[in-house]
Amino acid sequence: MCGIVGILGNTDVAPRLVDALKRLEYRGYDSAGVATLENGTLVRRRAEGKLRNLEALLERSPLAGTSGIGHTRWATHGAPTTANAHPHKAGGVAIVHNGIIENYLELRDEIAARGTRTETETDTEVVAHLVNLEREKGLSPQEAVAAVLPRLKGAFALAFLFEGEEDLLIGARKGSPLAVGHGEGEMFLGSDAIALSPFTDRVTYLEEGDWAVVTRNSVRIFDSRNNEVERSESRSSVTAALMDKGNYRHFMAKEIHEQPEVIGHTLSRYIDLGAKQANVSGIETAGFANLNRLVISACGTAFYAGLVAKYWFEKYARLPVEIDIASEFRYRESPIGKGDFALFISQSGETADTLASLRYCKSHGAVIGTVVNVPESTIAREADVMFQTIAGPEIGVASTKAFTCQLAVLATLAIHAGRIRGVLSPEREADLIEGLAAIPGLAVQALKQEIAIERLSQPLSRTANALYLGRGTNFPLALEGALKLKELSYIHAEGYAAGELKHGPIALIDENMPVFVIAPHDGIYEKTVSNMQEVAARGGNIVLITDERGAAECGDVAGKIVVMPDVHEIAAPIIYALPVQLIAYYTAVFMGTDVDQPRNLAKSVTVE
Ligand code: HGA
Repeated sequence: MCGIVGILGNTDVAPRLVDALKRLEYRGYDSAGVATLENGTLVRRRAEGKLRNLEALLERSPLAGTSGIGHTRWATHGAPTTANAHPHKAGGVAIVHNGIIENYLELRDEIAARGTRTETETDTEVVAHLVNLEREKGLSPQEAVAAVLPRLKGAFALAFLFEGEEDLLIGARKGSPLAVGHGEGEMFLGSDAIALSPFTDRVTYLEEGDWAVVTRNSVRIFDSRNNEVERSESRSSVTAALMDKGNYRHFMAKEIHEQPEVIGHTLSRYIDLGAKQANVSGIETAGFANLNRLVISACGTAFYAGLVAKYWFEKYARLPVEIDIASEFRYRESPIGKGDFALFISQSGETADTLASLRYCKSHGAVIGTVVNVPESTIAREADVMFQTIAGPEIGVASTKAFTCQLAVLATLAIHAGRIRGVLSPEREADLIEGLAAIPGLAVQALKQEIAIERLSQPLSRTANALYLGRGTNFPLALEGALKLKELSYIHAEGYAAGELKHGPIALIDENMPVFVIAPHDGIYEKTVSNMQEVAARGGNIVLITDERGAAECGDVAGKIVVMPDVHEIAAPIIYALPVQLIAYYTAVFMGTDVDQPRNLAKSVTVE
C-alpha cells in the first residue's frame, strides 16, 4: 500500500501529481502529499485524510514547479496525521516511500548521535536524513543515495527529489514495486502503470534491488551492486480513463453488478463450450497430470477463493491441496521443491506476503502459477504461468468481482486437472462445464434478490455481532461473508463450518445473534438443517440463503430466507457469493460507513 509518484515534466507538476495519486488512492488514503521544486527550492503540501483534502489545500495554496514527487499513505509507522504525511524532508532532500524500513530505530539513534533529530513518528524520515547527511559530506545526490540504500533493511520503493536539481529524480526498489515511465522530454516514476497511465504507456519495471537515476531525457538503472544494467521497456495496456461509478452510488455496487458479465468473460477464456471441456492454456507448464500435491497460498478474500478450490481440486482431480495464508506460509519453512507446483492468488498481484511466499517457493525450485487480475503486476511477472482473471479494474476496497472471477478460473483449472489426471469422465466433465456455463445467467437472477436483501440488512445495521455458517464449499463462503461484514460495516462477525458450531461457538447464540446460513439444497443440506435447529433451539435469529427446495424443506427454523436460483454444485459458491456481498454492502450503507474506502484498509497490501 502507499502509492508513490515522481514527475520531471514541462508544465506545472502539482495537478499532474494529484491526477496520478487519484489512481493510486486504492493503495491507501490516510494522508496525501506532494513536493515540488519552485525555482529550485523544495516546497511541500501535505494533508491528513483523503486526497480531496490535499486537493483543497492545493487550491488554497498552490505549488508551482515542473519537477515533483507525490504520495498517498497507508500508515504503518506513526499515526495518520499531517506531520507524518509524506513527502518527508531533510535539508535539501525530499522523499516518498512505500514499504517499511525495519531498522529505522537503529538508524534514528545513529543520526541522533550525529546531532540530527527526527520530527515524525515514521520509519521513512530517517532515510531522508541519512541521504542529507551524505550530501553534507559533499557527495552528489547519486553517490549519497548509493551510500544509503545498502544500509536499509526491510522493503521499499523510494523516490527522491533534491533541492537545486530540477532535472533529477532518483528511484529505488526492494520489495515494493516501482516503474519508470518514458515520455517525450518528460520522465516519470510510479508505483504501478496505473499511476503512469495519464502520462505514458511506455514503462520499465525496476527489478528487485534496482535503483534508477532519471532525468527528462535519460534513465540509468543500477542493480544492488551498483552495476549499470539494462531493463526492457514495455507497453502498458492500462487505460488512462479514470474509472467512474456509472449510475451506482458506490464502486462496490457497480462491481457487484458487473459480475454476470466479467465471470462470463473469464469463463469464456478457460472453457471450450463446443467440446464441453475446460481449456486452460498454461496448464502443461504446471505439470498437473503428475503432481502429488498442489500448494496454494494467498491472503484475505483470495485465500478464501483458494479454500473453495481445495474442495474442487480434491474432489474433481483427486489432487491433494495444501493451503495456507501467505503471511504464515512465508515463514513456515514448508518443505517444497522440484516437482512441486505452487499457486498464488492475488487480485492486485502486488500483495507483499503472497509475493514473498511465491519467492520462497521459486527459490526452492517449485514451478509457480498465479491466479491474478493485473497481468503487469510483480506476481504475474515472476510466475512461470499466469491464469488471469478478466474482472477488469476493481476499485472498491472490499473485493467482489475479483473473488468470483478467481473462483471461476480455479473451477476450470480443477476440471482441466481432473481430465488430464484421468479422474473425470467426458460425461462428468461436460456436466461440470454446463454447470459453470450457466453462471452468468444465474448471477443475473441471483441479483434480483437485491431489494429483499436490502430490506433484511436494515435491522442488521443495529447489531454488534453476527455469525456465518456453511458446509463444504460454502464454508469458505461463510468466512468470506464474515470478512465482508467486518470490513465494510465494522460489525464483529465470524464464519464457521456449520458442523463445528457445537464445538464451541454455539455458546455465543442468543436472541440477539443474527446467524447467516449459506446452504443450497445439496447432498449435505439435511446436516445443515440440523445445525440450524440447534441454533433456533437457543433463540438464534437465522437468515437462510438457499434455493427453492431448501426453502421448502427447512421447516420453520429460519426467520428470513433469501431464495437463490437452482445451481449446479460447482456453481454454488460463485452464485451464493452475490447475496453474501449484498448483505455486507447494504448493512454498511445503512450504517453510513465509507463503503468504497473502509477505515484502516487499503486495496493492495504491499507491506508485511
Ligand atoms: N512506512 C511508511 C510507508 C507505509 C506504506 O508503504 N504503507 O503501505 C509509513 O508508515 O508512512
